[in-house]
Amino acid sequence: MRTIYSPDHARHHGNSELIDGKLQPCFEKPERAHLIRARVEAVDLGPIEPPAEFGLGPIRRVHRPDYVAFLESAWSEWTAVHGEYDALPLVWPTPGLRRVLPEAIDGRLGYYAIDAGTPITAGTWTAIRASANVALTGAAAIANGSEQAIFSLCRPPGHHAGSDFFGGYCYFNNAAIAAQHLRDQGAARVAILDVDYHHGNGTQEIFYDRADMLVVNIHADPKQEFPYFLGHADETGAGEGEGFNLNLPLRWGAGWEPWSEALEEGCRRVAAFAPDALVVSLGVDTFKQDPISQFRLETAHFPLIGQRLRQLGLPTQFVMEGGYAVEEIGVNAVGVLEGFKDA
Ligand code: SP5
Ligand code: ZN
Repeated sequence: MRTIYSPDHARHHGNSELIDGKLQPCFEKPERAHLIRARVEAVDLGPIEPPAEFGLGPIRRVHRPDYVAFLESAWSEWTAVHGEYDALPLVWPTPGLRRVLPEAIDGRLGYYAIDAGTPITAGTWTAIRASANVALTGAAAIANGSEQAIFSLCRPPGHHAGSDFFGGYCYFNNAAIAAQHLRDQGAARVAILDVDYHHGNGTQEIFYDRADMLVVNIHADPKQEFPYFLGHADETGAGEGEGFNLNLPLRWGAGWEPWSEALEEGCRRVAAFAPDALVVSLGVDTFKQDPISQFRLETAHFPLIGQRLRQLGLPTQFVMEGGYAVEEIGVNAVGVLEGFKDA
């Protein structure tokens, strides 16, 4: 299986995120992608190749132009006022306030952000462009039939980012950009299966009213876990998209038994949809030792995920999302791919 990777991800290295009431070192750090890449090499998964440049066109198929422009200029606007320290928001247009776009960068950050855990830094724009190109290069290879399966080693991750918002360490929604590109290159229907520990609220928002994109999420119950305000089981799609969103929330402490039952249900739904391609939002923060998560999957379980996905028999693009137990992230993420490849 080919891996698409860009070293430009390392240009994004935030100092701190607001978590547990404190500004703490970012969990989402360059080392994550370095370890996954090293594991791809160690097990000889296949060649590692750089992305092509796709420009902003395919990104704007998923994200609003004003949001893309905001991300491009946010760092220079921020440093002009505050100097060279990470940009983070501190106030949001919550109920009782008006959603009118401010001029001040601090206001604009709150307008477009969902949390204070997702810093914008000097290299963020370069890194998120590269991450989207990694996703698009993978999608293009699936679309033209040159690969049946491919690994887009995206960093930063994407699934919490929506049409005009960032958060949860995500800026551009790489999986959504890839899925839309597959559609634009001729796929009639695309399924997205999100196995990250957290609900992919951005992906759900982007495709919620569409019948050509099935979105399935297996994740920690938002009553207990980030992002808290989306991901409930009764969110099934809207308008034409009614019936094309499936949320399978699980309680804290879930291990392989309930998780694999949810995977089975998700896979059955994907098969019934009969898509032309599958995009897997691959988070491995379901691991029992993940430092910010509360599921209990073990290293031996990750290849079983790949095996089950292989049974779907679909052209499949894996897009890297979360996973923070840095020691094991490479083994677990590549374990899914090996399970898929060897099945
Ligand atoms: C892509 C991805 O996996 N994003 C995850 C974003 C999580 N943001 C912070 C969640 C905070 C939950 N509380 C953690 C408690 C650890 N002591
Ligand atoms: Zn996650």
